[in-house]
Amino acid sequence: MEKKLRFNSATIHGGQSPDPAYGAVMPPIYQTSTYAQTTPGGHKGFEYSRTHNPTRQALEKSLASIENGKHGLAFASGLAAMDAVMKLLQPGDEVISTNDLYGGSYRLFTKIFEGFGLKFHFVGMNDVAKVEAAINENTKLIWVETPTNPMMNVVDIAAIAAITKKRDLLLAVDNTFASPYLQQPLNFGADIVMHSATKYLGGHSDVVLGSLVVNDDDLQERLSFIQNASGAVPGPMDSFLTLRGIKTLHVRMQRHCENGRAVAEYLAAHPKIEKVYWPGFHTHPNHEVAKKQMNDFGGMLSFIPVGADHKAAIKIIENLTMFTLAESLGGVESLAGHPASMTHASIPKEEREKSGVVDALIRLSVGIEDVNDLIKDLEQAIG
Ligand code: P1T
Repeated sequence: MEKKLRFNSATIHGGQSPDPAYGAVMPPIYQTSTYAQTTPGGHKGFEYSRTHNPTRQALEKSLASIENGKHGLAFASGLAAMDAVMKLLQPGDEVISTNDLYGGSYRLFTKIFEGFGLKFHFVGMNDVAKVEAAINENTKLIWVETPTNPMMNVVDIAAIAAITKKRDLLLAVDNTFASPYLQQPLNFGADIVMHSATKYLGGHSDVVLGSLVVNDDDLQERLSFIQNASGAVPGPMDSFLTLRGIKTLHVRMQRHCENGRAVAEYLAAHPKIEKVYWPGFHTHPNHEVAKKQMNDFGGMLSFIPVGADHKAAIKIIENLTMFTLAESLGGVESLAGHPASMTHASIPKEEREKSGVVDALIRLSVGIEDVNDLIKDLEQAIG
């Protein structure tokens, strides 16, 4: 029944039913750590809020529905969700990851989990043969981010899934930049889809939260065990805010995509801009893959001024008024970022520049304001 909901209905109704206590249409914020028992073990399915909470459970059902999956799990942040996935592995296991990914993900892999005996290989995944070549007998997981942060490379999820299925490896996809409105990785054969729900799912820059969605019951059990045992769960208020955000995901995304396209085309035609990275361009190296697996091209893009001039880039960033200079993305308001010094500062310069994250790169999260105002802002900032 749930699986039959179309996406624009799943965002609102997926996994939801009126609250059993008073029929509240939105799940109440069950701000409680514990639940009364009539006799030891005599409870209504909830014992302690690290393990289960009704507001979080409503969110987890919604998350599963919008990703067309069976089980959703919510975490205190996107990185906490990734941390749980890595805890499925054992010392000696190896992971192949996209080489161009969120700096915090790179930091978690290299600065935390390498210390616990995991080995990471960072590979440009445009070429699927390179992924296959990096596999050895210790490989357990392939970690894909698509589109990548901040270079907007698009990885062919179905092609990677064909490899992981053949070799019995896990495939996890960070779907933060696309959101399930644009692509549902489980449909292409991924085993785990992860979100920084802080971004498009929450959508209003007012909550930090992460999620995982899976189909496999055994994987769900193992991840739920880690979720409870490690304890990086979101509180009921943050679960509520994320659930509320999801209800408008489809209408927000539609506008993000329209505005993203207009801003990308404006910048691409600007004589002072050298390069715009946005998967909707026919000239984008992965445009055909993007067309195949995404419903549209999203509201994220990056660009560099002519001559890859670092000073010119900083000037543009400082001149912007409607685009706020800030970390994060995916909210209703437009944000600008400087990956080299902000989101990707934890990646060594040499590594970062190999994937194109040069000092002159500016990243935009195009919001849902009037696009004419956004373009006017860019016009005055570029000068
Ligand atoms: O911030 P958190 O909710 O823990 O999510 C981490 C994360 C994971 N994956 C991707 C693709 C991300 O973009 C992020 C967070 N990114 C930013 C804060 C940013 O400005 O890019």
